[in-house]
Amino acid sequence: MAHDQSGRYADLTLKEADLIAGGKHILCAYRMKPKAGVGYLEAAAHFAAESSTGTNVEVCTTDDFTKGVDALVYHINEAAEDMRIAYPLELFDRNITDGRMMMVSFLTLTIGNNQGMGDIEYGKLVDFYAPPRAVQLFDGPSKDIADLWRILGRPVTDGGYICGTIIKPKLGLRPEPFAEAAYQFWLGGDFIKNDEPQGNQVFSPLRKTIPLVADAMRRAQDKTGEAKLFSANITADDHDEMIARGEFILETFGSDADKVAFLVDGYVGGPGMITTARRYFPNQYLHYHRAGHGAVTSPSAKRGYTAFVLAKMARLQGASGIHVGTMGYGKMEGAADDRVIAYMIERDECQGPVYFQSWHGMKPTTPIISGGMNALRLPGFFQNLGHGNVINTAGGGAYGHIDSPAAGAKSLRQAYECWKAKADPIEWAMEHQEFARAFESFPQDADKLYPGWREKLRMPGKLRARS
Ligand code: RUB
Repeated sequence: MAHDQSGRYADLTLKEADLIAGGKHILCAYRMKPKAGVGYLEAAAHFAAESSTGTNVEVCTTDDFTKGVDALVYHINEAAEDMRIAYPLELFDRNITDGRMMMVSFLTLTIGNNQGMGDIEYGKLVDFYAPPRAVQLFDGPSKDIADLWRILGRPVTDGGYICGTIIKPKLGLRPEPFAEAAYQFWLGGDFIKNDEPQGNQVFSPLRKTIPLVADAMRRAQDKTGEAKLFSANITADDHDEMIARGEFILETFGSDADKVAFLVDGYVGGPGMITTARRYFPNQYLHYHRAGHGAVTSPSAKRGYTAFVLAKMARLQGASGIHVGTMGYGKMEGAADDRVIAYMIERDECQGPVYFQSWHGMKPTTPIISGGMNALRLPGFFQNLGHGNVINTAGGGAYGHIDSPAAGAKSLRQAYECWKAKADPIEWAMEHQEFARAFESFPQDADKLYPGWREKLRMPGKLRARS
């Protein structure tokens, strides 16, 4: 066990408000519990030491300068498992090329070795505060939802709901059926994303699939007279491979390349992949998919960081949009109050679970709503969130609609319009065919959310003839 370092790595006289006003620290709040028998402050100080200038013992190479950049525990509340640490900005690694900060260094310090220490039961990062200087030193998004609204011909503020899907099945479609699935959805919807594992599988080579998707986009645009959007997965281990994919895709879409977003599996791939996409393709909307994040963000995971922290980091790094879950309305874990995740990334200032954050004009990151959503679940979702300025990708909700993917897309948009009109969903269904057919497509949801729908929707003369 480490010797007690609280004399050096803790200063409980420091005031959070002063640290924020000083602007020289990144503040981190953890839910931390020491191993049995270890004192709280002692454990916290060892945690701060290991996360900054120290180790488990004093080393003879430490000098006075070193001590000036120690991370300091400035607040503890053992009963609430609340531990807060101030990290001097000087601790964080800076690029030799342009002096900017890097997310990988933030993670290595604040959520690095401290995740496996012998005297810590667990420590989970639940919030962090980035001072103005740190906000200046991260890239932030280059494109945002306003750019997509502009392409779609909508107002660039409050442009509303972007109706999207994920090509399903997740894997196993060859190039032609893949492109056909895209075409069929675009006849009704705006936005399609690759599902997170779709790339260059041997049964659907990227060089064959992408030209067909670009052609499907052109045909859908011709047919509907509307612009369409495609989020193409360029995730790869190798920086050059990501660039090769991105360049091929842009070249192939040609005059429609502005309608291409790049999807990156940013949790499994890590910050380097996000920055590759952000910096190499600054003219494309950067779509951060977070598959795998539940391993550390789940409320059942005591270590790691929360989905809120992940989203906040994504905005700093430059994600144009990131998945924020479905706040308890879809298939993935989440709760109604997860809406703060969306508010933190889309507003210019916001109160988080612990810290109030100002973004100083950094572009917003769009909340992307995905995972088990369909038209029936959307009205409640919007009610909880309070607005509809999101991208929603509904895979099952589109391709599971009993009429067609285009009807699935229309049902989703009608659900948004229902919420906007503050209408009763069953009444709305009587006037909106695709939305009504969503009740029949997802009867379990319908029974749960709208008891009595069967009787009401079958009232003769109310529902227009089915297609
Ligand atoms: C959605 C899907 C997405 C998840 C990821 O499919 O597979 O990858 O939304 O989750 P479907 P999250 O719409 O058929 O459920 O968005 O929470 O990160």
